[in-house]
Amino acid sequence: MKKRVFSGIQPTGDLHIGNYLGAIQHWVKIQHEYDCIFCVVDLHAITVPQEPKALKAKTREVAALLIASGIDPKIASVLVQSHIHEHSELTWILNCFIPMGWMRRMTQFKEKSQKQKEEVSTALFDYPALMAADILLYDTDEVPVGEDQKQHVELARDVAQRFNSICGDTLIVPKAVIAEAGARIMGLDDPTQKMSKSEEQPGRAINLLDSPDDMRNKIMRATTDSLREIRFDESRPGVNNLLVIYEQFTGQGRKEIEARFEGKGYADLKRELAEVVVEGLSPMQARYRELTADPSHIERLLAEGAGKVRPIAEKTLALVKERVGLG
Ligand code: ATP
Ligand code: LTN
Repeated sequence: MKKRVFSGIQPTGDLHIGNYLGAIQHWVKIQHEYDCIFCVVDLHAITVPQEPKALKAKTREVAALLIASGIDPKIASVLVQSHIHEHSELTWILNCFIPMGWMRRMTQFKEKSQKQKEEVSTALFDYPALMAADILLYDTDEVPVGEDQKQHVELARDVAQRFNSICGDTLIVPKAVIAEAGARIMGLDDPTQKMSKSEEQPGRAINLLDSPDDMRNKIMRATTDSLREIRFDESRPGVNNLLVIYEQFTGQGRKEIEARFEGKGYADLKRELAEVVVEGLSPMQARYRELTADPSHIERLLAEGAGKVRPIAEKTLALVKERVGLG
């Protein structure tokens, strides 16, 4: 029996090379080894206001980008969260097993809610409970995520353990798996901030659907420092970030990369990096165009994805309801 892996991605903003290197590429690699479920989490997206038409389109775009990046829907399951109503239902039940104190400790909510003050939705506070439901619904063993999501996966673990201790063994206790290199790609304009799709700073992120010229322009304008030497050094976040991106796209070793740029300037590094990124993403972009030429194609793939996993979700929810005494 293969171990089960579940991960999710929000259909908000444009997917960028941080998502690609930190998450998607890793998912592509593990799909043969694990029983993988990749979910476009539209219910998470509506924890902040969304324009309905745009959300629907983004959900399809993100799913198509996952598949274009190499996730094979015949091997892994790719689905839309709201297509399986059990996610919402399990969230409610889990809410009843999560002490407020656990939720209050979630750092992402603290950061995100500071921007919105009193306008912030109750659902944004409850975001980790929905995420726990996503994970626990499918008997997940491992959850590959970026560093920023580790705390949420820990919460899912805690909830599973608490539920099991109160109601009897029911839920599989999952664990977070953080990819090592490339786990955190930083913004090009500001390498002290992570590359993020909800920050609308032009020049921050290289989006997966950017034109080659846009990619080149953003890289050429990336913030560096006033030193000269080109080497991996976390105390110099700008250059370090460019080198990490180079490393991730080429698969070359750090020594080899440093030797390659010895005696060269930042402009050389940026020019070469731009070509590496443009070429690295071009096959994916071509597959994306093919895949989305007929919109019914992706619709069909998503219906199949949901169809494959629905029996697992139904079974878990039925057992949970039974254990709690519902129905
Ligand atoms: P937002 O900024 O809107 O929260 P995001 O760009 O962080 O969005 P998510 O949907 O939260 O993207 O994350 C999808 C996946 O991509 C997660 O596994 C996340 O950890 C990873 N990821 C996001 N940003 C980066 C980054 N800068 N570097 C590496 N991985 C990232
Ligand atoms: N919160 C995650 C997305 C996400 C997720 C999940 C990841 C929602 N549900 C379940 C792993 C498992 C994020 O913003 N990256």
